[in-house]
Amino acid sequence: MSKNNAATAVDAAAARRDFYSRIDPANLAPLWEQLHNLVTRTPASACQAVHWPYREVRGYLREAGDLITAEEAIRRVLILENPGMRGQAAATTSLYAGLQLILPGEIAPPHRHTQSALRLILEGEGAYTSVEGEKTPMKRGDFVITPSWTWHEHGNETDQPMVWLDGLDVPLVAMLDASFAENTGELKAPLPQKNPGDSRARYGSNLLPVDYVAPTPASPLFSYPYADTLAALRTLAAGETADACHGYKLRYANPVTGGYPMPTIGAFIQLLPDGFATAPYRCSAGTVYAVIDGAVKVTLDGKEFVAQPNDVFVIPSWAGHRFEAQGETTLFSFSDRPVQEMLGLWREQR
Ligand code: 1HN
Repeated sequence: MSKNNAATAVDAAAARRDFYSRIDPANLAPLWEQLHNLVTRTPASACQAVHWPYREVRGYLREAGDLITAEEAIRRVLILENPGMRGQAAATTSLYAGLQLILPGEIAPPHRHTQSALRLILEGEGAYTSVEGEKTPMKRGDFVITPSWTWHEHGNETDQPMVWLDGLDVPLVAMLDASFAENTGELKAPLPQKNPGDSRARYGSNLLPVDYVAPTPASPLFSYPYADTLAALRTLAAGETADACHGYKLRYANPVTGGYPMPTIGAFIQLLPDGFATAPYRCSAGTVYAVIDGAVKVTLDGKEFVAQPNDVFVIPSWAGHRFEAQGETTLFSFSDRPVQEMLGLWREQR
């Protein structure tokens, strides 16, 4: 560049900066300064890979149990905050995760909201979540859903604490400005009550009510017991070779539509035989994982950690990773894959 051209470039840059500062008060900005950040060749996520060891979080949950009652807290939960998105109640860009504790004798009062929720039970047996007036007993490994706008409350009538992983589409619903919520205090009539086992009888027995027309895209079956899930996985493992990237992996399904249990959150379960090492894999859905049984060495971005039972970890969108099982391992996971699929966005690389 000649001296003259360099001077012209400096003048042009100064003129542009002057222009930007003059349009700024009019709520205007130049796209050409941001285009490369907005339209990236591959996902450029603020979401980071992160691992929450259960023994550490469990200690803090115990402290929370001494500090506040479930009733006062409404929900006694420690939010699992992604270190790349602190203060946003986000584990991934679109999804929230937390660990909830309910002590013997406690009740977490009924409410409903447009956010969809799932639970994976980590500790305890016999406490319940009531969904639309139906009490669902919970046990370690069970997967329980409370779809958008369903009334739900939790109670622990046992003598042991109960802990579960909550997953919600809180950041997604916030992004869409579509949060609505109600408490029973605003209701004129009491909530309808159903018999325990009602939804399993109607929708979870390879049967459906005659003339049934699904009122929403969410599953009317609220509970997917781990005993059934594990039996299914072990039957697959006994009969065929494992997928190189996934081991034996199934997705939880809405028995009415065959689709995902809830339209905004997909949930998955996979079994990795002892010593099984997966081939590198990545997909565009940032995913929250929890170890149910066994342990897994996770390798990604040159980092390595071993996740033990009840540990939770996050794999961000498009982060290539590998798993290596230490003992027969079952991994639960959830992501926004259904949303991406509906929008034609979901991608994977094996
Ligand atoms: C919620 O309703 C529950 O019902 C748990 O157990 C966690 C996080 C954000 C918003 C609502 C529950 C939640 C939540």
